[in-house]
Amino acid sequence: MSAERHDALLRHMKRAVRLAVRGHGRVEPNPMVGCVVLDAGGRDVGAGFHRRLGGEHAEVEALRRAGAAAKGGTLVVTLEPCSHHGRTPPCTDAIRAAGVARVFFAARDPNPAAAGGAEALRRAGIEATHLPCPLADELNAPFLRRTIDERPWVSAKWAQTIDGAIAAPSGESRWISSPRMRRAVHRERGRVDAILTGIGTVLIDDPQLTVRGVTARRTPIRVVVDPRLRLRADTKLARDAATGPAVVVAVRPDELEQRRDRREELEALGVRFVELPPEPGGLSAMLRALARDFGVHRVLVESGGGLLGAMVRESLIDECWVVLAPTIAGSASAPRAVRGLEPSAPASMHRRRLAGSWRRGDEMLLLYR
Ligand code: AOF
Ligand code: ZN
Repeated sequence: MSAERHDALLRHMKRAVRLAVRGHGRVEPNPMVGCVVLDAGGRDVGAGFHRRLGGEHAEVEALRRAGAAAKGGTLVVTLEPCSHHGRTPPCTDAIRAAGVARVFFAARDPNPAAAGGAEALRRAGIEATHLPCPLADELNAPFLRRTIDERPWVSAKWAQTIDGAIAAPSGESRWISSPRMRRAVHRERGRVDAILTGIGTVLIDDPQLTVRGVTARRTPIRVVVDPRLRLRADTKLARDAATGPAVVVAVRPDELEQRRDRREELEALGVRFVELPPEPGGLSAMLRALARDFGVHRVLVESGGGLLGAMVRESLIDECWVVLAPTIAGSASAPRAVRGLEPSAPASMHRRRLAGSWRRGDEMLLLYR
């Protein structure tokens, strides 16, 4: 393939990725998928994306828009077209019926039920080519995590000053970031399946962990990591466990056994439990249990540094959304976002990759993966 053609295809692929992102929060646990159809002359004649779980796949929407112009043309899609009868018929059939000549896809489908689309297309005489695209890899990472590793994709978020403080030395953290930035980040709450925090934060802040002030695409459950079952019945979370989104408490199995009274008191309020086996591996097992038993595929961690440190140590934080506020705290006793790692030298610090950055006035929103 000529470099020129390759660049043109990548441009269409990036557009397909940008379209796919629009499904975030509505399509999960299915993948976000975007698609662009070109006619035989290489002109863009239709685009589409997966809009909601159970709805048309991206390819089908794009082909419907392209109509007869798809004949002899090219289909560019972020994920290998499916070959299975799932909630909808196979996309490979729709592609063949439309008379498409060639297909470029950015990632192989990791879902065994749907995979094999590329081979099915080739058997039907359609050229099917893998077109690697880093932006599509970013898009697909959460889907690969839940499909291959069978655990949720985990995002952490916090706001910090230029010099790395997430609160004043007193612990007062309201507010490091501006209302506008808080709203932007808050929107992410309405796109995940669970908000996760630690018992320390619950006992100090008494948070509700609900989505407020922004339109929510889904309603996350509330998960508290509470190894020794210290959650009290008079917290806001426990009090509205029966009426609000589910409250799930992750507790060590032995403590769950020993603290029967407290457990029954909380259970009567509607609180549910998930096992948190001892470290190492306990948090990872808890995440897999949340996926399996509570349909949690995406988690937002809003906790203190202790829990975040433990999760970083266990390689369970897939991405960090960091707001950088234009202030300087200037105190060694001001809390930090992550604690307990104690590296001996910069070389042994956990390293991340900058996957996105947005400026809003004097503030920055940084996405590290
Ligand atoms: C989607 N949207 O645009 C594409 C998907 O059984 P279904 O119909 O829900 O299909 C889900 C599988 O289809 C999904 O896991 C993925 O492997 C494949 N492709 N899925 O939801 C799309 N193209
Ligand atoms: Zn499909």
